[in-house]
Amino acid sequence: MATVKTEPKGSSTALADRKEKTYEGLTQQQLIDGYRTMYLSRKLDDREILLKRQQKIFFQISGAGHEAIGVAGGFALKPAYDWFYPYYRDRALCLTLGATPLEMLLQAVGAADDPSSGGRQMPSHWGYRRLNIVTQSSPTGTQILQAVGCAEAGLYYARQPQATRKATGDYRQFKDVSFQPDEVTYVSLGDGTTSEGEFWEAMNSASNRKSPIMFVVEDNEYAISVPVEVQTPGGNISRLVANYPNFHFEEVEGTDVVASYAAMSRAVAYVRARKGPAFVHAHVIRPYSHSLSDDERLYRPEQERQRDAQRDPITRLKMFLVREGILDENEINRLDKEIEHEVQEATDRALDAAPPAKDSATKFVYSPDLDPISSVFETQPVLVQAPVPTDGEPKKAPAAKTMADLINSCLKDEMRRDERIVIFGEDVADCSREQYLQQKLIKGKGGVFKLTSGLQCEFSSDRVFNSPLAEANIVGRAVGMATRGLKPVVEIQFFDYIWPAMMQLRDELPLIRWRSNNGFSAPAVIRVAIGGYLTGGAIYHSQCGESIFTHIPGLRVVFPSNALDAAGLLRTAIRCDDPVLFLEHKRLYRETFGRAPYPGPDYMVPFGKARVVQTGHHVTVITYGAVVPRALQAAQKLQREHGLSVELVDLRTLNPYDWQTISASVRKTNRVIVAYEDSLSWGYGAEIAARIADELFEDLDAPVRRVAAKDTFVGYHPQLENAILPQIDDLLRAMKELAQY
Ligand SMILES: Cc1ncc(C[n+]2csc(CCOP(=O)(O)OP(=O)(O)O)c2C)c(N)n1
Ligand SMILES: [Mg+2]
Repeated sequence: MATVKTEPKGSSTALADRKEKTYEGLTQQQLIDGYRTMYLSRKLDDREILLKRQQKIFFQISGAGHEAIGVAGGFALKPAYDWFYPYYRDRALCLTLGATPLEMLLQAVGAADDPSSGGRQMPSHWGYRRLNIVTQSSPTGTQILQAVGCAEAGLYYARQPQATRKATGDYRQFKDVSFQPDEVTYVSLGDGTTSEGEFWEAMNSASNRKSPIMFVVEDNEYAISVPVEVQTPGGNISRLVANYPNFHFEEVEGTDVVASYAAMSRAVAYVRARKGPAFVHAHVIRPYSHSLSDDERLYRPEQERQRDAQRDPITRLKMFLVREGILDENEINRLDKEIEHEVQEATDRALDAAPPAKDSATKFVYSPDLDPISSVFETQPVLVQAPVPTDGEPKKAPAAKTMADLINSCLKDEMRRDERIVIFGEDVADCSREQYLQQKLIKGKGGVFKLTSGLQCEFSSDRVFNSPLAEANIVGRAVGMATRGLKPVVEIQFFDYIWPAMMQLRDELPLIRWRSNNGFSAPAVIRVAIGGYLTGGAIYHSQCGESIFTHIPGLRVVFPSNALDAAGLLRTAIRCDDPVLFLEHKRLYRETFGRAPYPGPDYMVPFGKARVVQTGHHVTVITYGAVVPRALQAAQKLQREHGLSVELVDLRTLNPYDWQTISASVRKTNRVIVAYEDSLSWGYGAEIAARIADELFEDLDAPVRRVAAKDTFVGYHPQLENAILPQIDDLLRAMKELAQY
């Protein structure tokens, strides 16, 4: 908290009275400090606006009009103790919590030393690790579910404190965690943002799970040019959320620092006491238009703007201080001058700051500490042998397990090893109504494909539980938990329904580390059942689409084709320090192809290492997932019928992918097919084919060929499905043609 040199006014006995007098618990000194921060916040906005006009910074968005509720929040909460997911208008909150004017201006100029992002994010995208202010992004609303996850992580650590212990040999080595038994998570958003579905998904979970989180809606009645009544039926969000169970509600004039502090304090006390979440609806103003790119006079008449101006929080507090005899006009003027001087000094320093080096652009896309491609993640299977027979019977080989079996046992082994792992998703629990399990009335479900079967029974409902039917909820909460050092291994039931989580998957999960310049990270694992060849899977249970995700920097994408690889790669995914999208082909879950004995609790396969399924001379086929067994059958047929041999490469991981193995094979056979299950155009194989054409042109004796699905949808009738998805005959034909080209 910034301190003030100015003493409260007066020197008589009346002074003693006044000094003792508090305002909803705020002392006179706090009010002066609060005024100082509010004025500082406004002056920083003013300075940034000037700098933008001088083209010395590149963007500006202000916290003007939101200063009082921000300062009140800062007073009611504790930096580096509570957790904060603020939004861009929370400059005064961040200043109150301890961020400095220089730090803020370093972000405005985009300096290398900007502590929030190292020059990577726009101004007002707060993130201060030392204060527990978590990296913020630009999509409105993505912070809310993450904050719910953060609050849940705090509760989890309180119940399972052993999970905070440091461990070596995996991501935990680089992820210190801390928690406070009565910590509060703060999240704020604008009135317009309450229209986002993720807001409601967050409210649902916070309410249901009585999460220790405080929602603060800063209602300035506009979302850019759209007024609140267009966003919120009836125009008042408090009325809509009033029936949410377990919440404490406050609706307050957010331009009045004393009233705001009272509301915030009550809300914080409720959350700290672990009674449930709180919802503070603060009515504020937005005197500086939406941003410097907006002119609100285009859609707000002067009269309306004047009416707002009457409520300006700074004028309001200034008048209050004078009226209460806390400061007089001269003292306020002196204070203002001091602050203006401070802003000038910070500006001079920020303008001198060095920009980020050009060659730093790709730093921190992935963890700098733990590389999943490295040999750390390369171990051999340890086969558990049957006991040595005494009766002279031949020794039995360990039983071959399906991909589903080995994924399930990998999850179990890892959960035994690492208390930070939590598993949630739709239907993943054995049974949400635990008493049925306790009374042994039922067996339990454990996932629609039973991949998580038995996990809740072994590890408790604290670690394995059902989520609501809401995919953004699953991924958003996982991001928040992973930011706090937990390892969520969550499930998206069908790839076809991953899209509600797309904002979290494209703009959040893989960006947390890069956008915060390695200040934060969120190495969660998202398991997804994917793919077709199901006979009757039809359009909405057969989709692929992996290239949409391999196109995202920062996200590892894995797609195993057999049981052993699935076990080894899932373990690497869990132990590594990057976010991973783990794609599990439904058709392969229980296939006879690719079964393997249990490889032990430490079996790992590094990312970026393809497997040569079989060597050959005449043509290379590069593929992955369910096309691997199909290509193998085609290759065997080609050998049998035509004496031509295929070198079959199973990529196993799609980002990173094994260019070394690809290029070595193409150099050897000089002919290559890239085969994939997704529709042909703009599919994953297009990138591989392009790179081969680009870098291995001289080695090719034939054009690069792709075999993939038709550019349509997977139809329900088997005749349609077979015609659409690439089949053994399609692969065989392409292999033969290319080998004989
Ligand atoms: C998901 C998303 N959609 C659109 C935008 C563009 N945008 C930025 S701020 C904003 C309005 C936000 O209004 P509100 O939530 O009321 O906050 P305020 O700016 O009024 O404080 C919009 C539409 C965005 N950043 N993210
Ligand atoms: Mg608004």
